Amino acid sequence: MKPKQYLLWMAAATAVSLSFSACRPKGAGSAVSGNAAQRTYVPPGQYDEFYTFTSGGFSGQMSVYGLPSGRLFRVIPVFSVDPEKAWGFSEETKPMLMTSHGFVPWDDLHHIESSFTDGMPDGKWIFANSNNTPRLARIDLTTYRTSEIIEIPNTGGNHCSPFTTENSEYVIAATRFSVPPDGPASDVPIDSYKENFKGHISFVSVDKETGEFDIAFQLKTPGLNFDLSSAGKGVSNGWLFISCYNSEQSHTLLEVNASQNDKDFIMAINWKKAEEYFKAGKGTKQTNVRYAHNKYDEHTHTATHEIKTEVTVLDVADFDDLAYLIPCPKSPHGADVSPTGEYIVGSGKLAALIPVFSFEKLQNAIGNSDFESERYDGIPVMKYESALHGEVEKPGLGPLHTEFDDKGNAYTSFFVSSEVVKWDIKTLEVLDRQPTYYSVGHLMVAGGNSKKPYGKYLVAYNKITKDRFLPTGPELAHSAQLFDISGDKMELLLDFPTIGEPHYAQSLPADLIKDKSLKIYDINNNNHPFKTNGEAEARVERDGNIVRVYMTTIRSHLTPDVIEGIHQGDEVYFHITNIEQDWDMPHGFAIKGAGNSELLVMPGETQTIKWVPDRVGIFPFYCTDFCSALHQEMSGYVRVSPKGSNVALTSYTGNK
Ligand code: RUQ
Ligand code: CUA
Repeated sequence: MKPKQYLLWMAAATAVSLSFSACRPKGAGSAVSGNAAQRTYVPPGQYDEFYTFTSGGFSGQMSVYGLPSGRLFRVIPVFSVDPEKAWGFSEETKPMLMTSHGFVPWDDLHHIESSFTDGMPDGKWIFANSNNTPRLARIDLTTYRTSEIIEIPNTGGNHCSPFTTENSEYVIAATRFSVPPDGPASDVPIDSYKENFKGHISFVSVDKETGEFDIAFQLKTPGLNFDLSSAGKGVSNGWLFISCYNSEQSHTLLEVNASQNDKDFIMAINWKKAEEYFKAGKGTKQTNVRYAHNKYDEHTHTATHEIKTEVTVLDVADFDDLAYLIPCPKSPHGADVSPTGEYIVGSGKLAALIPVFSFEKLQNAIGNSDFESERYDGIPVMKYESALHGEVEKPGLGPLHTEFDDKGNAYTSFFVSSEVVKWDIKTLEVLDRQPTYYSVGHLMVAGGNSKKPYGKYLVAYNKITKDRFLPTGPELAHSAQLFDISGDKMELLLDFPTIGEPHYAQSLPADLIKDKSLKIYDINNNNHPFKTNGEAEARVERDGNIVRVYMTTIRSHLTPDVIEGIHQGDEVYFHITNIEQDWDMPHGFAIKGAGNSELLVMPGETQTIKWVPDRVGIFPFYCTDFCSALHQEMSGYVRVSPKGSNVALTSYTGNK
């Protein structure tokens, strides 16, 4: 088909898929296997087999589910504020959401990926990307909290992220929108795209012990749009495969202008080589960047924020052996690497087939300099056939993402034809197809991006829900659909709603992480500068118009619970230390008129909320977490007097 025909075909296919009376798969209600209920039922008091960490898309959060039950365990704020957990509201967590643009309380969290050791999830961390204001986050799997966020310079839209190498040497973040490199010279006409716009691929190193991020180096590339990526593994360890669209380098009406070329690219990058060059001192130091690096310290219970101003950049066009372009049909989306690392699956959103590339063939072609005669902006272009293992024919419409099981099968999601298709990685034969309800985006097989997939379950993350759940107004819950993939045919077991818009997810065996889950913060290791060492030290101190309340919580009282001598307009900081040392015993804190949120303070932890009373009067405060039989009694009062009043600053609990 010619480009124009493709577009028309796409439009028609989309229209069909959206008019549900026309395409709703027959027997949608009865497609569920007979004993699905038993296979997803986790009896009360028993545990799920897998944890599943699911991205929240435009909610900026990540949520944690159990599989096969689909039960929601936790929502973790990452790039969003969350009043339930005071994330972005407490004084301690505010620095986590700082960027070079200031405080940014929201983002679009697309992909998550676990940390790997030898190509297998090691249960230490989960990485997440923010698409809008480019950032990368690390979530700790002992605390289920975001421990670190780093901003990515020279980048516009961090969609192609966070893809992790076989031993978490690097988490990769590549720009979705190419833009001129940061700095004053970036003020250029937008129609000078071809000349001035560049892609950047960031290699963020991960400390083996602490997990700490550092942008080791960036690769500068032609002005392509990077979409998705997978690091090589096994035989292809040391390489990186990135899908690129807009090879037309168009800057307007991409819907049409970026769909002209019959093929875009998958960029193959030899990252071990790039690392070698970087370590040998190659590349240039760019000193006009500004990017935030925020870390949460589990001992001071406080985040720090710093701005960094330097990054090393290697231009791939300056080296002959760093980057190669593999032609890939029609706006590729997913670029997924098989468990052995031998096959690279490109999913062209507008393509009518799925090309599967062979790493061995790719290496041979590189060895023989078997390239097209013309380079693309200085980068060698492979011949399509030279890298091709084969094509999956007539797989479906609108392929997006591919995952793998433990038996040599691949599973691809089809947005337009709304189905998951199973095929054989070697023979490329289609083995099974099952409808999704509706328009699946990502799919995830347990361990499906690792060297040894766990298999057993596949979850489809659907973009449209329509008639699957009770209606809830104009917006419906996005849905996940659980399939059993242990047999020859995929079997639909369960629908469950998700938080936000789920993109990617990672399932980790419960046994890998459940015993590492933190129960309490050891109060003796609490080094918070405003910690209160026991009730005897609870107090209130004034310094000008700043008042610090050193408060403790324990079942079922707050100390102090009577505070007088606060003035209207004072800046009051409640530093709450929860002196419990018992699992699952947080206490909350809320005060009338507070313009931020509650606090939920874990056992042994200190957290702070700021409050500026706007009027004179008596302000009750209370514990927000039903912690004990006398939880309703867990409360107190603040008396606020006019500015300059001579009511003495006093506080007590029980005896004055
Ligand atoms: S993408 S629906 Cu933002 Cu991961 Cu493919
Ligand atoms: Cu403490 Cu309720």
